Amino acid sequence: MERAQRVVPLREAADFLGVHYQTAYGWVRQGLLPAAKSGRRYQVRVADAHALRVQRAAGTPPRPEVRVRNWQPQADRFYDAIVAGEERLARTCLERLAAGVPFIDLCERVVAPALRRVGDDWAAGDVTIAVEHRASAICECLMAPFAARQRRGRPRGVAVTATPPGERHGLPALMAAGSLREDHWLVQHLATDLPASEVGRLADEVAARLVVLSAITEEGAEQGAIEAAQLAQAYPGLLVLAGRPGESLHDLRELTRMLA
Ligand code: B12
Repeated sequence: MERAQRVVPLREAADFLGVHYQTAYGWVRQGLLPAAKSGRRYQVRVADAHALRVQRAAGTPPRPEVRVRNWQPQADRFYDAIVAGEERLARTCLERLAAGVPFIDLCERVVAPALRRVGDDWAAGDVTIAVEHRASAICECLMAPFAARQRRGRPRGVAVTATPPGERHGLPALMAAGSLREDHWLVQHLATDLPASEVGRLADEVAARLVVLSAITEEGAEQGAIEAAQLAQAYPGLLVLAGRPGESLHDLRELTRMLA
């Protein structure tokens, strides 16, 4: 096997990088050091460890992680802001955190919990449809610039993100796009409600290795599973992942690192 393609255990990569194992593990969790799980251990490509060492030597060390001890107050503050329609306050909450928190955590720990709470309020009749729409519109607007950020480094390949026909919940697909970019994928984001044929044609045109179909309703998930099967049959070699209610962006990241 070519040297650059060789993989080594994370512990060995940490030694090579001159840092403690826990530091290297933190970088993996933040998406700064690409790694794939093999059994219970992480494996790192020599080329990726080398690229990170060069980057650190050039004086651009990984962004320091902001340690958030308790996420609940962050999610609560963000929830209060979006329910009140306070877009500027919501923006401040996110921007403060986004300076040192991985995008995937911003989604999983702050924005998604706040949105789920808005959904519960709506189902209980405690907030109006208009308030719920305003809250999700604020999230969509604020998340877009963060989701558009491309992590530098050797790309894993091209990925296409969308939702299946009938699934109008667009934020999970936007979050999927952002977290894949953070994990070195080049993403073409198609937003919501597309037939498999259209997704497949575009994926083929842009030589995508991965298609992600996000869904949070049962109907959307069923449709996504049907589309995924159709696409996988029409385009052998293309990895198609369809999300289901209750799954997370960490599940998505694990799946792509394992299968793609
Ligand atoms: C905002 C919202 C809307 C907005 C969406 C706007 C937009 N731009 O997205 C609008 C107004 C369009 C809407 C419409 C409807 N909605 Co709505 N909506 C919501 C709300 C409040 C938030 C949605 C959201 O973004 N959640 C946050 C996401 C990001 O979190 P998540 O679900 O954990 O998603 C994770 C995964 O998807 C994962 N992920 C993403 N991609 C992938 C891919 C893979 C492969 C993997 C593994 C993981 C993964 O990452 C995400 C982040 O953790 C939810 C409440 C809720 N509980 O979510 C209701 C909710 C989803 N809606 C609901 C309903 C009923 C509807 C309507 C039917 C209402 C109606 N009568 O018209 C329509 C259906 C429209 C349609 N056909 O799709 C119900 C669904 C019930 C059900 N079990 O099916 C909910 C749960 C509200 C409730 N409590 O009842 N909605």
